[in-house]
Amino acid sequence: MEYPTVPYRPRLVPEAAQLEHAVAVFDEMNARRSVRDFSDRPVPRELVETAIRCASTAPSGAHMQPWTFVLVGDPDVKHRIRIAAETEERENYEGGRIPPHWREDLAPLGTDWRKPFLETVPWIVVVFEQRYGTRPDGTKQHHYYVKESVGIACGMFVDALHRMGLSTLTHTPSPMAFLRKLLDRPESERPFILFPIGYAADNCQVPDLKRKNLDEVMVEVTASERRRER
Ligand code: IYR
Repeated sequence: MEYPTVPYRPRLVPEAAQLEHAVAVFDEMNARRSVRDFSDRPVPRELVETAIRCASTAPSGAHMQPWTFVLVGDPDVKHRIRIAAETEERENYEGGRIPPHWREDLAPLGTDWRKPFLETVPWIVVVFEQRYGTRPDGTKQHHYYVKESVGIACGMFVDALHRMGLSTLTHTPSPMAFLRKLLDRPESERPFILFPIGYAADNCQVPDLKRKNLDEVMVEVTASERRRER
């Protein structure tokens, strides 16, 4: 059965203002930073729910929307997540579970196994990928391009939070399998990324890192250049 169609009305930006508008979009996105130092100031639940609605507008393989956003505000559950995440991360950082090159690459960021922010933040959202779905009649529904779909939804979530004045961190306490049991999710779901969410602390400092320039992340391929190389 095909979806009926409806007219699509894309946002109209006057041509004369297009570039200025585009740069304003860039400036806003470029101001986002991953934060590890959060305020305990409460965040209205509706804000996080709205950000989840934003994320859930993401495109997905065959429109299966293969994601579950698990919202945690309960201090007790946050505590349990912190203890379990720190246990895993301690093994990574101090038990030698991550290879030397990884430790060296993390050193400039100053991260370690301690994750106090998991209890400071008013909310944690753990995004789960649904490896497959279940139809109303109980049969299995295939999901497609799950990692791509959930990855895009997470990116949109990060941007939505940022635009709302909130901060987050794409945290992947590794291995994350403990989250499925702890958060009571079915066997069909796998934890993907954990997002602590809150306001950045008043005195929040972030590493003064630089982003790659356009010419470092973009290449243009033209037919004439391909010919030249042959
Ligand atoms: N998951 C660990 C280690 C870590 C990995 C990367 I890649 C980072 O950018 C930062 C940390 C942790 O959360 O500490």
